[in-house]
Amino acid sequence: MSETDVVDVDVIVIGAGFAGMYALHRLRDELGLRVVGVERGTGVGGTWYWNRYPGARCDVESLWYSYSFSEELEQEWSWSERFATQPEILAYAEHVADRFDLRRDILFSTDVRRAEFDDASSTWTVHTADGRTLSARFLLTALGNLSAAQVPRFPGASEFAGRTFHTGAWPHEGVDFTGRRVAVIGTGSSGIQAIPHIAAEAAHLFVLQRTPAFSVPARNRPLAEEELADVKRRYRELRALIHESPAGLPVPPSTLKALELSPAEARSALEERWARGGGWIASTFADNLLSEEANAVTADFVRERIRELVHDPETAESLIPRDYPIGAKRICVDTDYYATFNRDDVTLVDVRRTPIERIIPAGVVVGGREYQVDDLVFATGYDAFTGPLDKIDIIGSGGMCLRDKWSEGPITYLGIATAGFPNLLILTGPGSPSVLANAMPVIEQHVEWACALVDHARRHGLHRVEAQPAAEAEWTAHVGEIASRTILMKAASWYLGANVPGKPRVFVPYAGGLTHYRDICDGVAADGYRGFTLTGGEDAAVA
Ligand code: N01
Repeated sequence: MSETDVVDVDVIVIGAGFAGMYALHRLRDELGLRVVGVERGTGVGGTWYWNRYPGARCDVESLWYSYSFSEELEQEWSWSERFATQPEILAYAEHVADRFDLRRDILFSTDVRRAEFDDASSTWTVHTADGRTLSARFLLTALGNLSAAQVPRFPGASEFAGRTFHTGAWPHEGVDFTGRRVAVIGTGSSGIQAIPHIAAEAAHLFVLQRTPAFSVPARNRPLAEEELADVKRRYRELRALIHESPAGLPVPPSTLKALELSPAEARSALEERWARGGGWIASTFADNLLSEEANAVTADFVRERIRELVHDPETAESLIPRDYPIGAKRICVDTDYYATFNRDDVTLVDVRRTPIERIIPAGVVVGGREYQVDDLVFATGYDAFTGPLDKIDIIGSGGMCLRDKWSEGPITYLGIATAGFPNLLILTGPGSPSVLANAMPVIEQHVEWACALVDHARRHGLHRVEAQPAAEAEWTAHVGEIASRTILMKAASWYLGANVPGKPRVFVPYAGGLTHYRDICDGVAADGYRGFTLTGGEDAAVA
């Protein structure tokens, strides 16, 4: 296709991560629609394409972090470890792309700059950075919620003489830190995974920590052949459990309540989860996210473990989170994170007490002291949820810009549609469970629901599908209300936009659980897409 061709299809899907790939397959191969995918990377995989930093792994167990829509795919793919590495997950994404022949309909290395809805034709026109124009009745965004890097603006940053990296845009060829003095800024999931690996190579590592994280050991291990075979035999049964789980995992939610147990009983439950490894510890008790007092039982247990793992008491105290409940920020899952601070060549620098003042050619200045480094690693996270959408000029009906509409925070109906932007479906968007449950079942639910809506429009000859203002106002209020019943509001987290200076503080994802959410979405569809205005065709109706 030349750069000036206009591509006219039924659906444009932006993004070729797990959501975009599945949407393309479902729309093209199951519904028989003409679809084009657009992806800024040179390959598929989304977050797993970009996040190539050392130690990058999934914090959801591999066996559950996979598509369920194809039994053949389930049977032919074998995970090698309990928590898969980034290269293995990327290989899985590439295998899916090959198996379903997805690449032929994806424009790679193509950045979308602008998407504009035309009221007269009820179509979207998408303009890419390389001058292509694509048009379609429906536009699906599958941008990921954590794909717009957040790099703080430190004075002097442009003068730094060494190399700089962001964990979410890691060089494909890898980075050799051997013999170098390195500073890592940020101790969220990305920093915590990268730090032990960088420390093992670098001459000296400085960890610049603003807020200590709660991190739990992954206890990663190879998956035994028998275990894999057993799961493959029982996949349907396990997927049914996942389907019934608010978190999208094949384990029923805990019924234990921290405050109803004796201290010994609570400790024993926590010890069992700590030994099991992974993020399970935050869900040991059913009331962990509902009561600060209950939450303190788990938080104190993890604080004690940090004290045991870190030899130097002063460093241990600096690594202990104190000012927010466990689980209010996404819990981190690590391998040897705390033990890394027992190394002589690793220094923890508390940049909460004395913030980073400036970056100089030779390093970083904190509290008047110069830390000389060759490399700076930004593990500083993302402008979550809205950041990836904000990078595109999305212009809806009557010339309204999505960025402007959402200037006080995102407003959506079911996290998938927003009034004034007809025929735009935002996969795992703001107001959907997205990051609060296992991403794969979240993605499958959203893709299947969105594709069913596109199919409904096609079958009924509808040319315009649009969320109603009253429906989105009610949904957005509901998302906020559910979050306000939990302790999730009690941390300055990226869930709330608190990590981006000037961003409105609104709790964005839906905290009501995936099962409940799925029921609501299914009910809306069963009621003829209640809350949407459907226009055109013989069956056209205002639902
Ligand atoms: O980003 P983060 P992340 N000065 O926002 C610090 C998913 N993920 O990339 O907390 C100094 O969590 C910031 O400090 P503070 C997962 O959902 C999953 O690590 O804002 N420090 C924080 O310590 C995760 O939650 C996996 O005070 C500054 C850090 O940078 C999400 O992605 C792996 C600063 C950013 O932490 C994001 O994780 C990786 C400043 N000006 C990511 N600005 C797995 O599956 C920011 N910071 C395992």
